[in-house]
Amino acid sequence: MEPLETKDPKVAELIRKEQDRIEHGVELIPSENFVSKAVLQALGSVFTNKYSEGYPRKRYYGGQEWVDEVEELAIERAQKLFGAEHVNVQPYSGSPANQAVFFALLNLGDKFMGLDLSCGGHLTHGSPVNFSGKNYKCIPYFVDKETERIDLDVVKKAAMQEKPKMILSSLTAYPRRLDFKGFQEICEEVGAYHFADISHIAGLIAGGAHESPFPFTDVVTTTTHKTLRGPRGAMIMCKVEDRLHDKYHNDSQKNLSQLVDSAVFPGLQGGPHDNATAAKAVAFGEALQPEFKEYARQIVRNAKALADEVMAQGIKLVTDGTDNHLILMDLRPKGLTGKGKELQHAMDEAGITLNKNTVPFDPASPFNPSGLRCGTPAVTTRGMKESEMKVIGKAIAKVVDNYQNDSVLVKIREEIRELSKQFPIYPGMGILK
Ligand code: DSN
Repeated sequence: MEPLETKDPKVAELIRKEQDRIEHGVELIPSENFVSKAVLQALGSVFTNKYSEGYPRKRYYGGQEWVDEVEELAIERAQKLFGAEHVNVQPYSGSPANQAVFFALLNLGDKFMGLDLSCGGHLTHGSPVNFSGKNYKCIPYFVDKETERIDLDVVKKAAMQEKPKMILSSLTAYPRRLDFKGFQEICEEVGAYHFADISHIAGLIAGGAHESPFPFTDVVTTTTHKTLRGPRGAMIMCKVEDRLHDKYHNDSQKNLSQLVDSAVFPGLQGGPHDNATAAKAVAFGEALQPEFKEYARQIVRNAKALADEVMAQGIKLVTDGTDNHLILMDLRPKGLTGKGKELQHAMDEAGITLNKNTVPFDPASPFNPSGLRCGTPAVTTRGMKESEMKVIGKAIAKVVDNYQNDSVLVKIREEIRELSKQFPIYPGMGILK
């Protein structure tokens, strides 16, 4: 029962270094966030020891009295937070959750539509290198070349022609709102399931800063660790009834919620990670508090402020702005096509963490793309507001213009360190002395 510090000083040291990194830099990767101390405690609890294949009150192993309660609590809170009819909190993460939905609704080789990776979709939305593109027939849709936005008329035309069994409304690097109602109208017209992956924007939806996919969708997945500010993990929410049962599942009596549950377990997963379930329950409880609404709104205000400053400094943004928590910088007009990787590295040197990203119709490869993606969930968690976004926006532009100048990068790093020190994330906490 020795503490980590003495039991394994090497790992303790690495944790300390990681904590130092996040405390003294700015975290702008839009899919990352900082969880509360309460979430960390639940994650590090004795629930990590338990196996509980099955669902509450229907398990395969003994000793489930407290696991059942914690899983039911997580489900109840998620239902309340999103107004979902049915919730499964067991998926290990976003990709397994999406895999379960494909498994529940489609047969191998079935046709579906998803936003192309280069236009802001996710690997699991049909990329040819992913299970979704390898095992199923993906008809990708793209953003408009001029507006760089999703054009639902184009999506509708393709859907009418292709008659997919499922249409995904989703994003991972798209800075504008998703029109769930518009997608649903298309799905109803062509008799397709509507599957929304809200991983990036779940916290905004929970906080009322983005339209909800309910009641417009059949199935919704989300990770729990992005804007929702919970532990690494995911969940699936769905309607109970399968409105397309007669069209697609004649041979089965199962409704939608049963299809989803049996796809997760025993279809794809074994025992759920009960410590993660406990931490999800804590995070959902936090998101149900009135102050979470203000947090969600501030994320968007911060993203807009960051967008405005970066554009004022002469950097082009995809769609010229943002409606949500992320911005996507297009480096091509600066003559930096394919320089995303070098720029990401220079930002690291300057204490600014973000990620290289393709921009729509990028002539460069995803490994050396022409864009940089950043978002505001994590900086908002630590209390930063619009004025800090201006400072960060200026720093980003300075790095872009001086990415090969080490002395400038060192100077920016010092400025970022001073700014960050004013917004401690885990003050006096953890194994840090
Ligand atoms: N890797 C996540 C992101 O950064 O958007 C999505 O899974």
